[in-house]
Amino acid sequence: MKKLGDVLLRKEPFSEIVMGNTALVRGMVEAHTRVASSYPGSPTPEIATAIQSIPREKRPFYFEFSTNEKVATEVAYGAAVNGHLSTVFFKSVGLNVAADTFVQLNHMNIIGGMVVVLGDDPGANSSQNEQDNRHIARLSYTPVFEPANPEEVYQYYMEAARFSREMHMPVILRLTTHVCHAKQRVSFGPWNDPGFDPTPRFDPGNGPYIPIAADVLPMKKRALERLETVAAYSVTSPLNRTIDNGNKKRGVITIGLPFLSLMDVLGQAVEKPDILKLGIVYPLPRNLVKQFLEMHENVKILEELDDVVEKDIKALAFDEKISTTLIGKMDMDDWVGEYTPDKVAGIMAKTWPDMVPEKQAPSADFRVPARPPQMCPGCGHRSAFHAVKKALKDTDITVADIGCHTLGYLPPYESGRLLMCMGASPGIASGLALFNDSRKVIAFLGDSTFFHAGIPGIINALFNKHNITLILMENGTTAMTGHQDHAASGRNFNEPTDKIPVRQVLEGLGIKHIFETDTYLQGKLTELVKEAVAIDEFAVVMARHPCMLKFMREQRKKTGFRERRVNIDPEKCQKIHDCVAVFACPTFIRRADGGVEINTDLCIGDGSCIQTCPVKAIAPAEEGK
Ligand SMILES: Cc1ncc(C[n+]2csc(CCOP(=O)(O)OP(=O)(O)O)c2C)c(N)n1
Repeated sequence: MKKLGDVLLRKEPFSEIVMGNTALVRGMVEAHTRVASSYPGSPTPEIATAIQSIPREKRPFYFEFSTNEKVATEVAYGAAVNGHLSTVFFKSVGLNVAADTFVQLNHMNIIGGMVVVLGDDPGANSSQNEQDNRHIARLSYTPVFEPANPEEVYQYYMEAARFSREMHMPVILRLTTHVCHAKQRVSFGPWNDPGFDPTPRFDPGNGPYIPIAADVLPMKKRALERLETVAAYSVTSPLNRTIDNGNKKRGVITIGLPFLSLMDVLGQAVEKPDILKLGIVYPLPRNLVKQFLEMHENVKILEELDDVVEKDIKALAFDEKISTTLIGKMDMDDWVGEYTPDKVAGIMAKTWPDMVPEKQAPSADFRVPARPPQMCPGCGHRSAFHAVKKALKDTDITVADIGCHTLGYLPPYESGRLLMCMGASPGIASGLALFNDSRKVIAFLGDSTFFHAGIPGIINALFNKHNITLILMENGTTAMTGHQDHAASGRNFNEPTDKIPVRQVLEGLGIKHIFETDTYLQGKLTELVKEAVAIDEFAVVMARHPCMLKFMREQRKKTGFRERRVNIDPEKCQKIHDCVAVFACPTFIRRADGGVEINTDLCIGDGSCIQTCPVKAIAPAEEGK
């Protein structure tokens, strides 16, 4: 089998079954993208995985994981005004971090072109909300292209890149979780690398690039004029297409994944509506939509999450005095969750019951067992929560942050009772510490998040003298999103680099109370947390150990590595069940007779559980047993 990296660099046209995220990378190669940047977040990290499959010396573009989405956007912008076609990609909520930079982009003359790939997450599969980033289009005067499947991801990226380069403006390519992760056979074009002129082309004469004073308003005017051009292009663009089923009574206007779900549902329909599938969702291709409305008596607008396109279409119908009956979300109350085929079947049956058979509930045979999130067997965060909990009172307030350690909120640990977004825990904890002499406040924070957005909250706590304890869980990697390296990992995406040591950063800030221990030394961690919490000043406890999952993967590659695991001595076990109920590593299975056994498929032999058994019934397994 050919390696993915070689496939992505084929010169001749080919077709291959690939994920949406992989199709995007071939688009980047073919479009001659020169710079790409990102901060990891689902559903987009596999874009970087595909990039990584191309050996660095063969990679026709530069890629980096930046410290956060705002910086990633700035890197891509800087490269683009130097003449290089660039791309930045990140998850839905990443846009909130990038927004301060992102909203100015359209005021600039981006001579190289810049595609902003947003991975939205309807259904909140792996996000703290299901925000609909199409709203940013209006705020920032930025066009939005939205593909529905991997083939379109590739095609739309190419078109977004071409358009952005010609128009010198940013274009949003909005993906959603199942468009990123779906697989499809995609036909790719040829790749002719014309060579690359690396001359830096930044010229202030191409500006203005300084949006202040008298320049701001002309820059805004230019952004609006560009939008007019996109609107005109959008009417003829092949990205918008009509499926004519000869139905003059009923039509559906739809976008992205809901389009695919609709096609599934219509397989069983008695009658098929005409369909207008929008590939450019902002600005609305007004003439195209106008014609479609005028040709049909009833039009259903089928869009996931918010009524972004619906509002535009209703305004258009009002302006143009079109009397077509419009059926949208207002009539359906369907604002939450992904538009899966099942859901769309329900919506269409409600819209036109005579057209689509009543929605069929999925048969019980097809239900998959629920798999609630949990920390991995041997996870250092479990060890840390187990230890930290022993140091705290029930009345203390614990604040979670984003990462694998968020899962500490789950029973039995129940550590981290509030969560907001990356880097928010020191700030929220500081607020909770105000007018509060009776309940100690403890914030948790991961190390990737420390660099991403945690540092400002820490500086604030120090500077404004907030009485909180921060527990910094340093595992050397961005674990939750797939072990991407960060500033303290000793590697960037491309090469080894000097570690930026978290401890020295904290010391450099002048934090007086810094405690540190190995995450797995539970007794010591408990004592240090007690000591830190007793200080009525900002204090930090660092719980450090490489992420065990990553560490064990590396160990297994070494020659002579021997698998280890633990055993339970049935003679010693008194069925106290701390291992199952308090430490709660999924490796332990409580039998019907009250005894406990080890799931040998799960146990990775880190041995952190050995400390948790009050009667010392857990011990390293002897070799071969
Ligand atoms: C603004 C934003 N960007 C990206 C993400 C995706 N994300 C979720 S958890 C996480 C990793 C956090 O890493 P770290 O702080 O080191 O904690 P760990 O998972 O290693 O415990 C990331 C990047 C997000 N939720 N929000």
